[in-house]
Amino acid sequence: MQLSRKDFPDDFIFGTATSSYQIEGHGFGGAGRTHWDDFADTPGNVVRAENGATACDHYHRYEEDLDLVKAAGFDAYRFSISWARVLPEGRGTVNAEGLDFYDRLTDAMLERGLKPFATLYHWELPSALADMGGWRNRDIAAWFGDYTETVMRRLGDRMETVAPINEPWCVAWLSHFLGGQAPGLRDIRAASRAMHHVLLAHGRATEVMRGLGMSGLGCVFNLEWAEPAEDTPEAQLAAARYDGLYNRWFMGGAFKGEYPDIVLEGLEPHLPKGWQDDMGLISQPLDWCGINYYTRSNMAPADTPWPAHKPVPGILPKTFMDWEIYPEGLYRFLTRTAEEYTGDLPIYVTENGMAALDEPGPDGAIEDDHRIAYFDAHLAQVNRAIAGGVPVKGYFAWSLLDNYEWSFGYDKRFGLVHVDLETLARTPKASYHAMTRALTKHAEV
Ligand code: PNW
Repeated sequence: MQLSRKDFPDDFIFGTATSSYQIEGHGFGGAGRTHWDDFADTPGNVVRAENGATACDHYHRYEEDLDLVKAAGFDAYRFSISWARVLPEGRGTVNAEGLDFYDRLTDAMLERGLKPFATLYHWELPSALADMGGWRNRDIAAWFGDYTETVMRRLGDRMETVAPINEPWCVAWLSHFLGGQAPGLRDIRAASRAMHHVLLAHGRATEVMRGLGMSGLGCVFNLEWAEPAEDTPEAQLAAARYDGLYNRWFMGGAFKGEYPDIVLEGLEPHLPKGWQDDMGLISQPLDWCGINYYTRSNMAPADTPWPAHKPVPGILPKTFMDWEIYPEGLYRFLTRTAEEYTGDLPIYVTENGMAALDEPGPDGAIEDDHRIAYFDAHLAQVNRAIAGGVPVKGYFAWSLLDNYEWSFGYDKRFGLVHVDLETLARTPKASYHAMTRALTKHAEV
C-alpha cells in the first residue's frame, strides 16, 4: 500500500469489521431461528439458497480469527451480536450459552489489546419477532430496547463503542421495498413503517444504554453517492430523491430530528399516525457517527410510481458486486456529513472494501492487488478529509474474512483473509500482508 499508519494522526484507529450472521454459523448453541434462515430457505431469494448455518464457523474459531486481527496490527475489531443467539424467541428467556459467547469474544479482544466496536443489529431478526410483523410493528422499538438492556448489562462496561443498528436503509428500504433482503417485501406501506421504526428502535436502544450510564454510542449509516445520470432537471430530481431515501432520511432523523421533504412527499401517507412525536427519541445526542461507504449510483427518471427513479450503469471500473469504484464519494460524504449533520462529532468509516473472485493461484497465494488499490484510493480520500478539518477518527476494512454475502451467497469474497468453503481454512491474501506492513512497519511498502 502507498499509505501507512504514519500518514494518519497518532490516535487514528485502524480496524476491520465483520457481522455475526455472515461469519459465526447459526442454528446451534441454543440460538433461535432468524428471518434470514427463513428468507434463504425460500427458493429464488439467495444464490443456490445458501444460508448462514455454517458460514465461517467463527463461533468455534474466534480465537484464531482474533489472532489474525491482532497480527495484522489493527487497533479495533467491529463485530455484531446476534439477537436470536441471546434471545432465541427475540424476547423472554435468555440463552445463557449465547450471551457467554459474546462475553468470551469480548474478553478475547481485550486480551489482545483490540478495542471492541459492537453492533446490536446486523440484520438477523429472530423469526418469532418477524412473525409478529418485525420492523412493520411499532413494538419492535420496545423489543429491541429490552434486548439491548440484556446484552449491555453484561457487556456494556467493556465496549469501546456501540451502534444499535447497522445500515438502517438496508433494514428498511432494501428489505421492505426492493425485496433484496429478508423479509423480502415489495410494499411501500411496509417500507415506510420500517423506515420510521428502525430509527425509533435506534432511539430507544440509545435511551436504554444512556440509562445504564454508557457512552461511546453512535449509529452506522450506509451512504451511497447519488449521481444524476444526465444533465437534466429530471435526472437531478431523481438523484435527489435517491439521496433523500438512501442517505438523508436517516441522517436527518438521527441528527436533526427531521425527515427530508423530498422523501416525506412519498412516504408521509404511509407513516404511522403521530410519527412527529417520536422525533425527539429518534434524535438523542450521539457520541459518534459511522459511515459505511462502497459506491455511487447513477440515477435516471423512471416512468414508475414515486420515487420514479432507476439506476443506470455508470462508466467507472466496477467491483465483482458490479459496484462502481468512486473513492471521491467517500471524501464528499465525510465533508458533507460534518458540515450538514454532525459538526465536531467523531466520524468513523465503519466499512469500506471490495468484492472479487479471489481464487488461489497455483502456489496457493491469493494476489488481490485490486483490493490493495481500492483500500489505498479510499484511505487517500479519508486523508484528504482529515486535512480539510473533518474529524475522521478511524477506518474499518470490510471484511476480515470471506463470508456470507447475503442474497449473493458465498460467491462475493470481501475478505482480507480467504476462507476455503470446504475446509474452512483461513489463508491471508496479499491485501492482508500489505495491510500488516502498512500498520506495523509504518513504511511505504
Ligand atoms: C453492507 N446496497 O451491506 C453490510 O453492512 C455488510 O453486511 C455487507 O457484507 C457489505 O456491505 C458488502 O455488501 C450492503 O444494496 C448491502 O446498497 C447492500 C447495499 C449496501 C450495503
